Amino acid sequence: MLLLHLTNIDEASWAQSFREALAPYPVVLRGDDFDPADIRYIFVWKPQADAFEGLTGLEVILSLGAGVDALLQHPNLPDLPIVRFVDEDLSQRMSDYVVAHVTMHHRQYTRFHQDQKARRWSQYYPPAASETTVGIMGMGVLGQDAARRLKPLGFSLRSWSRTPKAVEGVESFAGDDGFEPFLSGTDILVNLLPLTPDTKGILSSDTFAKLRRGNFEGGPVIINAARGGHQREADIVSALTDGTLGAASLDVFEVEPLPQSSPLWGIENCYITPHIAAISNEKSGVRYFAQIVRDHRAGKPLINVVDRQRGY
Ligand code: NDP
Ligand code: OXD
Repeated sequence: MLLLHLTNIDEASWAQSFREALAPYPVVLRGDDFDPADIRYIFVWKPQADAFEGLTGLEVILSLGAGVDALLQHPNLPDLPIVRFVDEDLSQRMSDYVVAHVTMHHRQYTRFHQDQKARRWSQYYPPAASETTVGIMGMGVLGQDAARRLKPLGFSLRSWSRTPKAVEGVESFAGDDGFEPFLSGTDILVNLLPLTPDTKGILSSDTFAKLRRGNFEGGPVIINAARGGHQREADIVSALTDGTLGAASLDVFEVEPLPQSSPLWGIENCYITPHIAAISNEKSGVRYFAQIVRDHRAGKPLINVVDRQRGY
């Protein structure tokens, strides 16, 4: 039996789609009449503290989120495999966000928008894409998809990950030793890392100061579409105001929703979206997780299982 436990999401609609995809396999919601011991799979998003209570026959946890940082902090998380969401549609949506913001900053949107507001005709020619280096932190499923879609636009690309990557047309940097060399040639920094104890607060004054300066009019830019815990917002406020950064695109925040009192709202070269860079789509989500359940019932190995030791 599959149990859905989704917070702030249309659970009933997902349950109906799962029922259609998995029939005759039973699918239940929290309020339904069922024996918790019969649950083999639980599909979760922001599960409450008692989410796993009584699920003595549980075999697999299915995470609607691609990022599992919050789930791994759950106080009563059973020691069972966690399958996270990995999906072409999700990758495409994330890359749409990344490409939109990279190209916007590359074409100096902030500067020209300021000129327009001031009714100022001031010609300036942005550098060619090939003269602009986009550095992607996190070269996993989403980072590699973003690189693949940025490449035909002509940007110089580099990546930073835990282990080195061989991706054609992308210069690879890895580990602590590779971090500074990676930053020192980066004009637009894109964060697609998972949030772990090692990556917490990585978007800090220290990091911003190491980005390449002088190549990109207005200063280097950051784009964070991963997790709010990666960024030190006080450092971003300072860097955007004192010119260390030319601009920032932020989809995620230390506290979500971003409080009304945050100074980030009022900073002109800060581009805020409310954690919508890549929303998990019901149709492709149900297709993916229904296949996981079917394969597991048939004795096939699970895919995209979270490594709890690494934290992603
Ligand atoms: P993956 O697990 O596929 O990739 C993670 C990448 O980060 C890997 O390349 C990994 O290196 C690298 N990495 C991890 N730890 C370190 C470290 N300490 N130092 C350097 N590199 C490191 O994740 P996804 O690409 O699927 O997703 C990334 C994140 O995007 C998610 O965790 C989630 O937080 C966020 N996300 C945000 C969404 C939004 O709407 N804003 C939507 C979906 C996801 P290696 O390859 O060597 O292991
Ligand atoms: C995710 C997210 O991790 O939506 O999937 O942030």
